[in-house]
Amino acid sequence: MSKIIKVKARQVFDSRGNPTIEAEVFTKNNSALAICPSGASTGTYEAFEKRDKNNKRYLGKSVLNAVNLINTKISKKLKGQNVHDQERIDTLLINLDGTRQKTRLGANSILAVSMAVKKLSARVKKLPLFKTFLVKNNFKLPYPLMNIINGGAHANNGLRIQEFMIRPDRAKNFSDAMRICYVVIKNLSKIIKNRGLSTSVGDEGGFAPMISSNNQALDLIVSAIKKSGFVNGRDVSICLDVAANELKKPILIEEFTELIKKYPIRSIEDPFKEDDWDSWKKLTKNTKIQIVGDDLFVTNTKRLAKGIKDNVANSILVKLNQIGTLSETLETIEMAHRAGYTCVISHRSGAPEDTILADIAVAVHSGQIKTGSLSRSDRLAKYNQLVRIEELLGQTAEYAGRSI
Ligand code: 2PG
Ligand code: MG
Repeated sequence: MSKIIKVKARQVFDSRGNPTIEAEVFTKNNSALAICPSGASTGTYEAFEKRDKNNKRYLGKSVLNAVNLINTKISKKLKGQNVHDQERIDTLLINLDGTRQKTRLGANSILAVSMAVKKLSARVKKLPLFKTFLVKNNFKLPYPLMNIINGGAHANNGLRIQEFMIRPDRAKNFSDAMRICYVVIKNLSKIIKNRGLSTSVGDEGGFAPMISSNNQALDLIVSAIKKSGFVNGRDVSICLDVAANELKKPILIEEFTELIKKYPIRSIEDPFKEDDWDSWKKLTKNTKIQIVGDDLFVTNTKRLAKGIKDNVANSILVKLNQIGTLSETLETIEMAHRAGYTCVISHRSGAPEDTILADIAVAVHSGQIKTGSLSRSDRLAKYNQLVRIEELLGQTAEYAGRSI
């Protein structure tokens, strides 16, 4: 047993330049750090993100009260706990908060600590992080879903759909998947430039050209896939995150049916708002493609259980800070897998340099990960960690392959 001797937090900054929490957990001879991410298009049912709304010095965005809670209440509670007992520690954190949406301590305080505990446990055991989850007894590299054109709340270009992604479905392994995405992204850059548009990027590293038509964005991607010598819908699939909670005017089922057929689209996340269960159900019934619940499920077993019962989707987006602890996240993934749902492990648009998502994806066989495009170090950090894990696993590295 390795006992936690203290937890220390500080305010650092995320990829959008907003304050966020870094927690550091200590045993006698070791310590580990973790930083909490933050979303822009958030669901109402997500766990609570604690910020100092009245502190005008940071425009109401600082997390100094949450940092203080970690340094006092949380540190005191975890002192003496076994760093390897993640579930017990997460339960202690949940109970210390005691509210449904973690409003007292804030899910950002709790998650930073929960992740740092896991990393410290791996460090003490001298194991790579992904080997300490013990969910499966082998490891699988996920497909990357790269968000190559940014719109919605992640850019200021007028595109209503938030994320236009590619998934390299015929890749032989993770490195090959990276190569395929790389080629498509470089060709997309040339095409955008040749049309006289800007190749500047949005919050998740995808291009954010000043266009406002979804079809125009999709046509650009189709051209890039073709120019790269790949077949759209076979070698590379187009996937979307509509983030419908943010839309003023909803996109109708018929419009989706048309888009799915025309481009073709292979996966749609959040096509409808978080409470529009009926539309979700209809679309899922009428299509064979992957329908992913993000703001709908908020990584929460209660909402997921309702979704599974009512057949409202067939896939879940997994974001740790939507629920607030690692143990609850793993429970949600397990529930999804048992129901035959696919899982997409996801970053947030406000991301830290932290790479824990990559290790989780490999450990739980998520099959898919979305963590932006091939630009911005906050996004690359996760993909590069997957490259390292693939190398470390060598011959034993399995790839999600064509199992999605
Ligand atoms: C999403 C996420 C991540 P945000 O909607 O899926 O891409 O965005 O973190 O802004 O909620
Ligand atoms: Mg989403």
